[in-house]
Amino acid sequence: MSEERFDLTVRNGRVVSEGQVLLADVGVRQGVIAAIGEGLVPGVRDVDARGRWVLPGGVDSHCHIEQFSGMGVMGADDFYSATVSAAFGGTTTVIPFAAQHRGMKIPAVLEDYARRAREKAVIDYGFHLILTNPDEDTLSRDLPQAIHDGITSIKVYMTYDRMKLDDHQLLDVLAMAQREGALVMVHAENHDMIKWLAQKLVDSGHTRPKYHAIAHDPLAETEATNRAIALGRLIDTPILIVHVAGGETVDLIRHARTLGAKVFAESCPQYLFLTAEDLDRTGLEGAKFCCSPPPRDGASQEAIWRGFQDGTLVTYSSDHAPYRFDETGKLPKGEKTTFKDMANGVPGLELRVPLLFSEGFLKGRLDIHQFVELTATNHARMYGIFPRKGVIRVGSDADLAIWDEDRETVVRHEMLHDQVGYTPYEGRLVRGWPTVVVSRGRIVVEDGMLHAARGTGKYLARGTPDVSRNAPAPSERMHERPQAGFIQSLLRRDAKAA
Ligand code: DUC
Ligand code: ZN
Ligand code: ZN
Repeated sequence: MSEERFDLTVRNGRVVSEGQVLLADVGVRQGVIAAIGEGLVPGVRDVDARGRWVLPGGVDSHCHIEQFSGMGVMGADDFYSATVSAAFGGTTTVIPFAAQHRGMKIPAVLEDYARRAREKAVIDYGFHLILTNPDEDTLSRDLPQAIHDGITSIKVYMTYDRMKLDDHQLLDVLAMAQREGALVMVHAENHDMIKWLAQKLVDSGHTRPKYHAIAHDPLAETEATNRAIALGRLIDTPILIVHVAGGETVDLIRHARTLGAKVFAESCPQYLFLTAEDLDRTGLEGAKFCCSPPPRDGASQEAIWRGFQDGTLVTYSSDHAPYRFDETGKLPKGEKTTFKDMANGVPGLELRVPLLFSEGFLKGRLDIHQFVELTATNHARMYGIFPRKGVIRVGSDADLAIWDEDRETVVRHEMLHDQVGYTPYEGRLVRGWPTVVVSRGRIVVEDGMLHAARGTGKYLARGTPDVSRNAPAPSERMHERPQAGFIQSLLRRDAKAA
C-alpha cells in the first residue's frame, strides 16, 4: 500500500461497499476513492467516523430545480439553494430536468439550464430532458445530439394540457430511445379521467385542496401505467414509471415484470409518509401537500414499502418541486385558489434520505444495502453514472455521507436550506442524520456548516443507462411475443433509413 498521504482519510467507520459492511478507513486522493482498508496512512484531513455509517452520497434522480412548471410557475429554489439543501441531507448528486415547453428548441433549453447550474450548483449534477414536442427534427436531430452530450434520459407526460404526448408520439419517443440508447421516464396519469373529474368537482363547488386527490383518482394512475407498459412492450423498450403513488400501480408493475416487461419504477417520500388526508387540513393548508399523483392511503404506503423491499420499485427520489405557500406558487388566486389553480409539487431534496434512513433502515423495513441501492446505487446504474457515482469503490468519486444513527431531530422548516418556506414533514421525529458530507473528496457539509462555494458542482455527461441489474428475474410466466421480432425488424429498417 502506498505510504503517500491521502488528501482525506475517513477513519474507522462502518463502510457500506458493494454489499458488504467493512470496519475500515477510506482514503481519498484528487477527489477519488484511492483505498479502502484498515490502518490507512493519515490524510491531510482525517475524519473520525467511529460508530458512524459511511455510505455513498445520495443520488436524487428526480427533482425540479429552477424550472418552470407546465403551468408556467417558477419553483422557489435555484441551483444554489437546491444543491445546498440536497447536500445537508446527504445527497451528493442530483439529476434535475431541463424542461422543453412547447415552442422551445432543445439546444437552447439545454444551454440555458447548463449555464444556470454551472454558476450555482455546489454538488455534481446531470440533466434529464422534459420533452413536449417530439417533431421530426427533434426526434432525428436534437434528441440524438442531446443523448450524445450526456442527457441520456427523457421524461414524457401522459397528462397536463401543455405537456401531454399522445400514444402515437410516445411510441415515436420510445423508438428513438431504443435507437439511441436512452431511457424514457413516464409520468403516467390518464389525462381525460382527471380533467373530467376535476370539471365535475369544480362545477359542483368542490374546490378545496382535498379534491385534488379525488380528481387524480388512483385508477387514472393505474390505467396510464398499464398503457405505458403496453407501449414499451409493443416495441420491447424499457420504460421507467416515475413517482408511483398507488398500491394497485405497484401490483400492476410487479405483475408486468413477471411477464418479462422491461418496466422499472420509482417512488418518493410523499407516497411513504403522507396520505390524502393531509390535503384536508384547515383552510388552504392542504395545498402544501398537493402533488401529482397525490399521496394516497395507508394501504398504498404499505404496498410501496413492499415494492421497495422486493425490487419492484428501484429508485427512491424526492420529486422536489418547491412552490411557496403564496401567490407565486400554491395560491395564485389568494383565498379564491381552487385545487385546479395550485402549483403541483412538494419539497423533499433535503429530507428524502434522512426520512428513509429513519423509517426504512432503522425501523428494519430495509437492510442497509437496500437503503444504499434505493438512495444511490440504483439511480447511478439506471441513469448511466455508475460506478463513478453511487458506490464506495476504489476509483469511484469520493462522494460520501457519514451518518450518526443516534442523532434525533424534530423536523422544523427553519433548520432546512431550501427557499420554499415550509415542509410537509414539520414536527416529525427523524432518527439518524448525515453529519459530514463529502463531494469528490471535498467536505461540503460538516456539523451543520456549509463549506462549498457556488459553482463548484460539476456537470455529469451521463453514459448509457444500465437497466440490466434491476431487470426482472426470469420467471416461468415470461412469454415471448411471436410478433416482437417482426416489429423489431421494422424499427431496424427505420434506423437504417435515418
Ligand atoms: N408532479 C409532477 O409531475 N411534477 C412536479 C411535481 C408534481 O407534483
Ligand atoms: Zn411527473
Ligand atoms: Zn417530477
